[in-house]
Amino acid sequence: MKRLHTLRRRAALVLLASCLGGGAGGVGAAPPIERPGANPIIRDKFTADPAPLVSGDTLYLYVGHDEAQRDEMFTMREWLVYSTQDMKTWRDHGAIMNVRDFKWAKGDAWASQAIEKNGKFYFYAAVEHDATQPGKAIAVAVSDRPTGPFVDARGSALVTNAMTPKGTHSWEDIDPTVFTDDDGSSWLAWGNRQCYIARLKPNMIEIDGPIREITPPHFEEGPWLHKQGNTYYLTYASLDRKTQRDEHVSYATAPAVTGPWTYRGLLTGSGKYSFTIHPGIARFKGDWYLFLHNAALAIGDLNGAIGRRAVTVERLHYNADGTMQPVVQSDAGVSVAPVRDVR
Ligand code: FUB
Repeated sequence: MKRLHTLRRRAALVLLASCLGGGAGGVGAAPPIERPGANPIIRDKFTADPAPLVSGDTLYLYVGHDEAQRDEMFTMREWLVYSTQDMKTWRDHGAIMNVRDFKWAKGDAWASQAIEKNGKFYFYAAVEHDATQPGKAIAVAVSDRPTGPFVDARGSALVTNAMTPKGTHSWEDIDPTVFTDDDGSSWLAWGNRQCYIARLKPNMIEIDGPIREITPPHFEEGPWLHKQGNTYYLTYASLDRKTQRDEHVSYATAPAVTGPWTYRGLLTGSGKYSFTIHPGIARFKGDWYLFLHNAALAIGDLNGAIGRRAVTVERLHYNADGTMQPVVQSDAGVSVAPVRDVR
């Protein structure tokens, strides 16, 4: 009898955990943080390359799972998704995909972004292609829900290294950002050292027309497209190789997604202890946010490192002329009230 009671109790706990998790593979509430909203926002796993998506009253945050041990560089096998409704408490939905789900890829669950269109969710991600198309490539997956399950939408890469022949290295086709313009057309930008842009077909899983190069000054990787008012923004991880050791974040603006792009300088400095940084921008419940990563988190005896990063968030403000105000990265993050707002 006692055993039956214990089994029933366990079953109830499992049910409760799965309800809390919400979507497929849900694993419940992320552990509470002493000062909700403080950075880093995820503390029980190393996470990188944040990509926010607002759907309804929820902000979903897609990240790469950093699993590097000792002095490994990047060990990234899967993408995770979290959600919030208040920017302070986060729900952990677990992994939405493993890089093995793209049968033609051989590894590296690098930077990603998801977008909602026509009632579906499309997830674009950088991976390492197998030997049939050597180099990095961009994959696209689709789901009916933001928390997955996502499935490979093509069974082949959307972008391969061979499609950008001007590039000088095998990892230039990484870090997709996807953006839908007011006329309904969707655009994909990506790159490392070179930045490219192309329109997507309405089916969201094919490139439509030419791939154009739009590399802004000091472009390194991690482009992010967004629009505020009449201005289009291309924000990216930048590196001035003459003066900087670690990546910073810079941006350019344009009157149309097709350009011309005008360089606007730095948005923020480097992430604490991190060579890489990766911007992700979203407007949620009337406020703008800039997601980044640093390497300041330690878990157990593992310190932050190039392959053990931690996602952060700061508020983002615009000047009256449409430029973005420089962002100071902080430990407090959004746990404290905004200092100023001149929108
Ligand atoms: O996380 C792996 C790679 O490091 C990303 O694709 C880049 O943006 C950099 O953050």
